[in-house]
Amino acid sequence: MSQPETLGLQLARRGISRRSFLKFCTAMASAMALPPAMAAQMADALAKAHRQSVIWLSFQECTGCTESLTRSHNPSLESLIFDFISLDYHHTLQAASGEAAEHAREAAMAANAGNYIVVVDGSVPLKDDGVYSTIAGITNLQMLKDTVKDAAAVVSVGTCAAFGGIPKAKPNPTGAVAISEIVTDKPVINVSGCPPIPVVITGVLSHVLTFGSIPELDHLGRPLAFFGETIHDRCYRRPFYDRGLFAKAFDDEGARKGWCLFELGCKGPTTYNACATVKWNDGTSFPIESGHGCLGCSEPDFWDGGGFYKALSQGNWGTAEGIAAAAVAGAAIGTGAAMMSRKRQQSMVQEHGESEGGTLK
Ligand code: FSX
Repeated sequence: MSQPETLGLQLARRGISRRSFLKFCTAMASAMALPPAMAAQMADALAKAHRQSVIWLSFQECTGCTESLTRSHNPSLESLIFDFISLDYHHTLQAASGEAAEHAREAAMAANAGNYIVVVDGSVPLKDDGVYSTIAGITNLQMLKDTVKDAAAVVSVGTCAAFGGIPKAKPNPTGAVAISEIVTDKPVINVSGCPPIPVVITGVLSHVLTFGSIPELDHLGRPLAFFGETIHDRCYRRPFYDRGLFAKAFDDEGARKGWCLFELGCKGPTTYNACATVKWNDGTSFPIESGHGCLGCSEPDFWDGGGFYKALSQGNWGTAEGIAAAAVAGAAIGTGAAMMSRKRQQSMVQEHGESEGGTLK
């Protein structure tokens, strides 16, 4: 059987110049918080890579995560699907249906055993033998176990897959659990958010494809490049917070002047995500820039944590000093998380016999 064509050859055949390809790599390196010098290294690695087989499973979710992916601008969905990955199974986006679709999943698994990536959105219901969500007569639990068996890594996309999310909200009628509660023998990368930021989804896939390894993760399994800082850390309204200027109502003078939304319930200080830097819709804006506080959708206690319009100070945060103390604590947690993540990666490498610095098979 002939070797599949490299991405470099495919791009050249399609008339994509080295210059445009480098431009793309520079944008991706920037999104992944890599030094600019890494762009050329990325370009070389990607040019030599073969299209990565990706099997995407959707369980208990609202399809917001796929909606988010289809708004990916860097790389665009088309280039992601056709140039950088081989999306071999995805209920919503694939043309095949019924048995043909299931055969496509099985064929991709057989052809790429040990090398394919499984992306999962949605949680898995365990109650009553998993009857509350089935595909082709197969429970989500069984399909997940069968599909990850020979996968190189698993990416849990969205808060439902990463932490249980809305399906797990009290009283959790289906017994929903996060993917990491079921998949315990493979690297699981959590890309939380309800929905997750599209550039973060594609950035994680690009990292795996470029470096052949999983990115550095925080203590919750999220890539540090995107989840290393809070929304509050990078918020453009932060100078107002620092000066004690807070909007008291969504339509008051302070709100019109763009003051801090902390007292209106913004969860930016306790939420780790890249909304304030990467933004949404081709870098156009993010919720706080549209005048609404952060809901904390990428954190484990989203939805049950509630209190969307209650200031964090109604908990233990109290004063500006309290927030400052928490920010220091958060920085310490972040450092610890990085160390834990390194340890976790090392143990993953050992567990999976990946002797070359976390290189995936
Ligand atoms: Fe959950 Fe995603 Fe929120 Fe929806 O697939 S993370 S409910 S945006 O769709 O899983």
